[in-house]
Amino acid sequence: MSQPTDQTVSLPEKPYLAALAGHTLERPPFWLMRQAGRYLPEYRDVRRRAGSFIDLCLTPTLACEVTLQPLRRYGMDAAILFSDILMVPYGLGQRLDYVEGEGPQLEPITDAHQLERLSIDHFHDRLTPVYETVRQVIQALPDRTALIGFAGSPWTVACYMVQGAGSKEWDKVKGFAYRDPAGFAALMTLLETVTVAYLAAQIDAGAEAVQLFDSWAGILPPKPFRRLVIEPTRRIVQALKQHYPQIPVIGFPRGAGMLLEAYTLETGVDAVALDTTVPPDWAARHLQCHRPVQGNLDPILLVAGGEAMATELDDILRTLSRGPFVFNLGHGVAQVTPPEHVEQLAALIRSWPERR
Ligand code: 1CP
Repeated sequence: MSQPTDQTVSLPEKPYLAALAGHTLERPPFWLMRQAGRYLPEYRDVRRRAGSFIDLCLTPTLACEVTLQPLRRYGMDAAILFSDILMVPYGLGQRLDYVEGEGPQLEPITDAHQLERLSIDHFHDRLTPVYETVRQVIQALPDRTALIGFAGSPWTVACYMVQGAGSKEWDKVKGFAYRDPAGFAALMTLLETVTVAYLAAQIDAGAEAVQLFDSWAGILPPKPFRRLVIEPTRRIVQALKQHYPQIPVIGFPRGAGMLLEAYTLETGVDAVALDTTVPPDWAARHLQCHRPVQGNLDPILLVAGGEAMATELDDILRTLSRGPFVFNLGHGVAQVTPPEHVEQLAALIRSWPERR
């Protein structure tokens, strides 16, 4: 880990970026995965006005507004672009719909022949509003707040593209990957290419860091984990670093378990986001000595609030704030989260330097 010790190295002014650059801060910066969303009444208002969820993602003024909503209430150190990982299949021309109460639904790509239905030709045209949202958000942000762009990792995006919706078994996508490795590799290669282009366009528009969400990394056995999670991530990071060496890339391989250390070291990500299952003291010893870490309060403790949340929060802060660290949840904010519990959390993080 290159903990900067040289006095001439100046601290980035945005605490979130300073932590990702390897600095240990007295008060760890924080943001929350899914910090914008339906737990906020003002989000539900804008969502209603937008019509569909896709319209919300593709209307820059509204997407910018909902990006900023949680920051106005809680003053997080970073904003995350309001969009969705499934905007990539949308950009490739796959039919996508968000069904109220049921989540996303796509017209599934069930085998290699169906890759013909996808096209890279109109990708940036279709996603121009996303880049415009990034431009509007970066203009509107307070000086000390950073802007995170994001994409799903190829594996996780492929999960939805092949399965057609969320799933418990993910049988169709795993079946495709096992049955026809070459055909599945063609889909993964396409996704790698567009993911690099998509993140590059977000960076060009003003994103100051990018996070790769690999929410379904944990459903793969070790060998396909290396082939479908570690290798594509390594190539994406390498491609981005060629053009944007100064932009940090954060990886979130949810459920990686015993392969988390290999993921962290072998992909080249600048920082790793921990899911709720990772013991903070283990992460301090095995990961934080190599890279800054982010995480990992159970989102349901944020639903519970009170003492239970405060105790666990302090435990995480005590263990991980001695090194480069960004506080976050171990997964996204739950829809049933009471907004006042997020207020309690933000106050506790802010007062950490006096309580430590
Ligand atoms: O009706 C609504 O308002 C839709 C709810 C919603 C929201 C608020 C969806 C549908 N996506 C989002 C926004 C979103 N999604 C963000 C915005 C920024 C923020 O964090 O505030 C981000 C980063 C995502 C990323 C995302 N989408 C992931 C990766 C993180 C994770 O949660 O694991 C995944 C897997 C998705 C797919 C998706 N989009 C929406 C839903 C309900 C789902 C999950 C589907 C499922 O598997 O059941």
